[in-house]
Amino acid sequence: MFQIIDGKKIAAQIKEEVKSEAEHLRKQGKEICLAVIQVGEDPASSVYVRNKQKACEYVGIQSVLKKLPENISEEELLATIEEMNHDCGINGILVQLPLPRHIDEDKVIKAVHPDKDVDGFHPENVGRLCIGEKGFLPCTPAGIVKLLKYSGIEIDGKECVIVGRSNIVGKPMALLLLRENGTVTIAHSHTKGLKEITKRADILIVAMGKPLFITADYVKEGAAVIDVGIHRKEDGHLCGDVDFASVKEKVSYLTPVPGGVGPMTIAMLMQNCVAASE
Ligand code: BQF
Repeated sequence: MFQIIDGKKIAAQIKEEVKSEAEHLRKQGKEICLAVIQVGEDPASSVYVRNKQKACEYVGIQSVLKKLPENISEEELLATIEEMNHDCGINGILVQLPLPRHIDEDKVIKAVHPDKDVDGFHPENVGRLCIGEKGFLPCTPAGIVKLLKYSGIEIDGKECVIVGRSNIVGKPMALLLLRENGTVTIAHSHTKGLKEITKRADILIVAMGKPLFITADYVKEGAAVIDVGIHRKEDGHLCGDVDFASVKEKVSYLTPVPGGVGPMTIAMLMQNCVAASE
């Protein structure tokens, strides 16, 4: 028997906690404010930005959306961020990714002041995570650790395999699981014999960006499988990197798409916003 990890439910619990913390801070006269910068009108990005605004509204965090045209110059975007860095009324700054190709994402990430970097992407926060210092944690990996803990899945001493090595998910995920005393392997597009590696995993985190790639023959019996992928199918429905129907018979825990990792990403962003105000 497998158990669905209900990310939506766990995220709702975390948002309740954040809501009361935000309320508490407001009584002390501290308003929390998140600034979201969206460049262009990518429909998926617009959905994500709306999810973030709705969550802010729910937990009692102010949000300001700065929409910039697709063709804005890198200098203008950097100037906007710099202005927000100095604005005492803004606690957190988030630049919605991906950015148009003419803008250097690394430069933009570095422009956000580390103390307002609620996405946890600035090299200072990445470095802090790497050496175990306190700092902003990237929302998706932090949300995944919460999912595992809430579900009673122990990480200590477990074989953890991550498929994908992005700066946003794979790499920080590895650092976080390591911090939880997991034994961590990162597999990626150049990995040989992927199946043999993923089949060793007690905890398998899939962030490869290939719809329905992971089938039952990639997983060990009784494993916990976390699906970070999000794809829109032709019929408009969402699916992940994991073939849910194929894998579910074999594993003990599995996250759905939608309603698994995604809502946790948003909930952790709310937590980071509260932390940013402290
Ligand atoms: C759900 C994201 C890829 C690239 C850039 C809830 C979200 C998604 C799904 C969401 C994501 C993915 C976000 C669900 C934010 C997660 O119910 O399953 C929420 O809004 N996300 C993002 O900001 O940028 C991305 C994925």
